[in-house]
Amino acid sequence: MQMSGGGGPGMLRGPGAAGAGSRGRSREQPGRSSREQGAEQGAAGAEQQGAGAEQQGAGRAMRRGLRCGAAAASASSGLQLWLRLQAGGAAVLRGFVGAGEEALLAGEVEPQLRRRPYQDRHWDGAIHKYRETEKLHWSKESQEILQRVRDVAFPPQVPQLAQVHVLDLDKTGYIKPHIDSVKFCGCTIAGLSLLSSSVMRLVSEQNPQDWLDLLLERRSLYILRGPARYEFTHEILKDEESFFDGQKVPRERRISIICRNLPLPSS
Ligand SMILES: O=C(O)CCC(=O)C(=O)O
Repeated sequence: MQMSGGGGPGMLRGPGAAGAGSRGRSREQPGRSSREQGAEQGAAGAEQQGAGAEQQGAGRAMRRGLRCGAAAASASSGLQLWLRLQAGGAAVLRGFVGAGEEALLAGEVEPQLRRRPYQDRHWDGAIHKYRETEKLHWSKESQEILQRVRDVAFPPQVPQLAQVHVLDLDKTGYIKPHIDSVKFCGCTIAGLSLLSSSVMRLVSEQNPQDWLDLLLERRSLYILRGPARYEFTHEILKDEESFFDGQKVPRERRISIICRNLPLPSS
């Protein structure tokens, strides 16, 4: 089953291969993470208002774009899955930044990125052909954009990581399935996609037959919270596999700007 459109496009095509390696700062093996994350999930589930406002519109738009594919169990099960993830706080907000804002953010991180060569493979094996940095200081204009991200994505009063993660994937780069480590990241991951659209696949750790593809359009914001944060691995598909709704989604160089909150004390 395939769904697309509006603020929360998604597509269910069948299980992806889980099993990314753990990354010291923010990743751990799917399978080790869910149980120890229970305490945080309750808090995450209760805090939905940022993404919640988008959910009705997103649901409507997705129903409009519903299509069935060969691997899908049924149209309603895929929609149900996405609605469940949305109810937990997951969202994709199209056009969150404008073209000028995209150029501003990309231009601001470029000098820091340019100093580093693309790495073939992260030591944990999760990311291929990438370079990354953590950025603390931003121009006033960029800070305003990032504040919009924080306002919409994070529950109020939740301490956020001051450093923003900037990840630059080469055209040939991709990210394997993983769940961000609860040791380094709290209940919410919010990422802006710049320069290229891509497909993010979410796969349930418990039931790998439950999986969903999200079209991350260039300039969109995605929010992973609740079950999407803790119970599903996420990955960014490589160019050869980058299809959505039967259409090729060409993967160009992609910069993601990712805000996270601090791990909750219970984790
Ligand atoms: O590039 C993205 O949007 C995803 C990044 C990611 O999965 C991570 O850093 O854990």
